[in-house]
Amino acid sequence: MKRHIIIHPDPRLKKECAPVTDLSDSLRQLADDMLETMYAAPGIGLAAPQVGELTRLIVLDCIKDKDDTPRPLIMFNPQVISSSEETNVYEEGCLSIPDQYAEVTRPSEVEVAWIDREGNAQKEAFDGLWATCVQHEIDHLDGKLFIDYLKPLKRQMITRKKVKLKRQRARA
Ligand code: K1U
Ligand code: ZN
Repeated sequence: MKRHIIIHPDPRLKKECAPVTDLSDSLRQLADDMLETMYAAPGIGLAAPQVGELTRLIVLDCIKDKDDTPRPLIMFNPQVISSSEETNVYEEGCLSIPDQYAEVTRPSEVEVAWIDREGNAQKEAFDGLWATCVQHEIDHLDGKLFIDYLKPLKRQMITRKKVKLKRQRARA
């Protein structure tokens, strides 16, 4: 089932999410719903708070080319365990902040540990877009948005635009 994506500003996008302690069928269903929602958007990642669930769960698939095999990843309790000194700048977007893009600097490589859909511990090193995306999604679990890396004035401009958008959508 496709879920509704929450638009910034919303207090649920600013909260720290709770770790998963018991991997239940309802959490597996939430992960599957999030993948469906992400592909439909379309997007390359999605975090549980973006669909209103304050739990440490992200999904991602950074394979953009339709001719390549998809690689959907479901990560419960994802954690960056090491980061490169080297950084990378990428023009990021966010499904919770539609039509707004800005350059963000992050470590270019990260090693991430997580629990997969079957409850197994996983660990993998990511680079390129995968590294950018997994860090963006883990930030969501700590109530942090990509606009929080921007100068206050630029952040305020984007937030004002999204307040207007939400008012328009509420009236429609
Ligand atoms: O977290 C999110 O809101 C998803 C976001 C992930 C992300 C994008 C760019 C850099 C870092 C993290 C998105 O998926 S925005 C949409 C997007 O980037 C995209 C959409 C269609 C095709 C390719 C990319
Ligand atoms: Zn986002």
